[in-house]
Parts: sequence; C-alpha cells; structure tokens
Amino acid sequence: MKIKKKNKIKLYYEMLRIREIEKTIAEKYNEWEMRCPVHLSIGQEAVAVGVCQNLKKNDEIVTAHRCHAHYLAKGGSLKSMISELYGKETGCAKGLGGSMHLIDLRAGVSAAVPIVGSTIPIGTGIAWANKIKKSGKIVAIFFGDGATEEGVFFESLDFAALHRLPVLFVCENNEYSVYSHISKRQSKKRNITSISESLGVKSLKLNGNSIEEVFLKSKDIINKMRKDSKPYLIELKTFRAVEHCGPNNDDNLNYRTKNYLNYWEQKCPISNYEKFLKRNKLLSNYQLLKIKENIKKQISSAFDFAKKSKFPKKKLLKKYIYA
Ligand SMILES: Cc1ncc(C[n+]2csc(CCOP(=O)(O)OP(=O)(O)O)c2C)c(N)n1
Ligand SMILES: [Mg+2]
Repeated sequence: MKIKKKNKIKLYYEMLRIREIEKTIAEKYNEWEMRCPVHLSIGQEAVAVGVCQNLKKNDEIVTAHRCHAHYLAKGGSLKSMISELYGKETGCAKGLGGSMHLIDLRAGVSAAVPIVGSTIPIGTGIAWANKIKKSGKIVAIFFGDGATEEGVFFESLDFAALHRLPVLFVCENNEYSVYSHISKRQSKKRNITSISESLGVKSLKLNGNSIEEVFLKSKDIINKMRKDSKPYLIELKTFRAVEHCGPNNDDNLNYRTKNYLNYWEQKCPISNYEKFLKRNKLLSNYQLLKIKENIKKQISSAFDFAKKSKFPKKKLLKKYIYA
C-alpha cells in the first residue's frame, strides 16, 4: 500500500506539531505556572500519529499518564489541553485534573488515567459497550511496557478475545518503567506479543519510530477490525527522549548508557522523516517554514488563552467527587 504525498506531509505535520507543543511545555514549565506533573512523549510521536491517523473522529482512545501525544493526535483541543495544564476552568477537565487526565469526548478522547494498567480494562469495557450498542466504533488503548506487568492486562485481553471486541491494544515499549529497564522487570523469555497470542489476541511487533510502518500496519489492522470485530495488539519499540516525569533531561543519572542514548538519538522519528521527505522532494524548505509558522501561531494562541483564563471556583472542588 502506498501513502499519498499529501498524507505523508500530514503525518510529518502531526508529529512535528506534537513535538513543538511539548517543547514549549518544557520551556515554560520552569515558570512554575503549570503545577501538575508532566510526562512528555518526546521521541514517541510516531506511535500516536501513525495509529490515530487511521481512526475516525467517533472512534475512541483511552490513554494513561503519558497522554499528550495521543490526545493531540486524535484531535483533542489544544487550547483546552494547555488550559488544563495551567489548572484553568477552560481546561478539558475544568482545570481539576492536569496533564494526566486529558479528555475530549467530541474528539473521541474518552479518558486518560494515570494508574498504570487501569486504562486497559476501562478501554476494554468501552469496547464491550460499543459492541452491545452496535456503534461500529473502534477503541484504541495506549499503554506502556510497564502496564503489561499488571494483572488487568491479561484479564482484559482474555475478555476481549472471548467476546470478540473491536479493541486495538497499543503497547508503547520504550523499555523503561521510570528508571527500571525491562530486563530488570521481566524474564528474558517473556514476550508481550506471545502472551497476547496465547490469550487469543493476534499481535504484531512494529518499529515505533517509523511513522510509515506504524501508519501502514495499523491501517491494515484497523481495516480488518472494522470487518471482523476482533481485538488486536501491536507492540511498538520506541524511545523516551526526556526524563520519565518532568521537562528536563536526566541522562546525568546514568540509568541509560551513552551507547543506548546515542543509538536512539539517531532514530528520531521526526528528523528522520523530515530528511526522507526532503530527499524525495516531497517537502520544500518553504513548505517547512510555513508549517512551522502555522504551528507556532497555534501554540502561542493556546498559551495566551490558558494564561488569560480563570482558575476554577472553589465550589467545583467537591462537585465531581463520587466516592
Ligand atoms: C498502579 C501504579 N503503580 C505505579 C505507578 C507509578 N508509575 C507512574 S508511571 C510508571 C511507569 C510506567 O511505565 P510504562 O507503563 O512502561 O509507561 P511509560 O512511563 O514508560 O510511558 C509508574 C511505575 C502508578 N502510577 N500506578
Ligand atoms: Mg515504558
């Protein structure tokens, strides 16, 4: 399957937009006006964009603590996201949630929940409801390699296979859970896609830093899901470029070797795709300039909007507490 030129530019644009937004969050974080923790997706943009470009507006996604890229790739409102990070009443969760609780029901961003693993059964439940209601929607659940160590991962896959739920499990394997490498947490013989297959969910390992591979393979799978209403799992190897939580680089802590960092820095999904597009004369310097200007404008108007917005009223504090 070939990707049209216009779609290639779109893939590049979406990744770059997410990267620039997160870079601006990182820059402004030290002004101490955003007071919620932030888990940036810098380095992992191809996963979010490659998958979400194949979803329809009313398809749903469920994500976790590292959710900015997923929310933006699915079409979540930028202004509402930045306002949420500033804790303002115009935020997508009314300023009560912060970075790890992004939601935009109009865009199909159904939930972001930072309890590791918790979104796997939540997304599975949404897919079950969709199936009962015959809504025809697909649900994609984004989670990390660490989340596959939670019991609910196994239970949800089992349930999804048994009930033939149209749910795509998207495991972003950046090899780390905070500072712990996967080899310190999982047996060498453990294999996420084999586990998935053994539970009856077809699965595929993908290069999470190749936007075209993620886009094309997930297109294939999502098209199949629309016809056969079955769950699938994709595991995408990728790299978290900054610290686990926060705007900075923590490479001075040496939990990832220099070789490891050098290896992955060469594999940046955005700069490699930009080179590819330029080499193949699909993107001119002028076009790139225009794209960057456009993104810059969106970002500055979102930050202005957030900064000018008001904090929520105190009476809202207890309004959404149910237990
Ligand atoms: C149940 C639970 N345990 C521990 C934590 C603390 N915690 C937050 S993120 C995280 C790492 C999760 O790793 P992974 O699922 O691979 O996602 P990544 O951060 O790499 O994107 C941990 C342990 C939590 N939020 N929830
Ligand atoms: Mg991880």
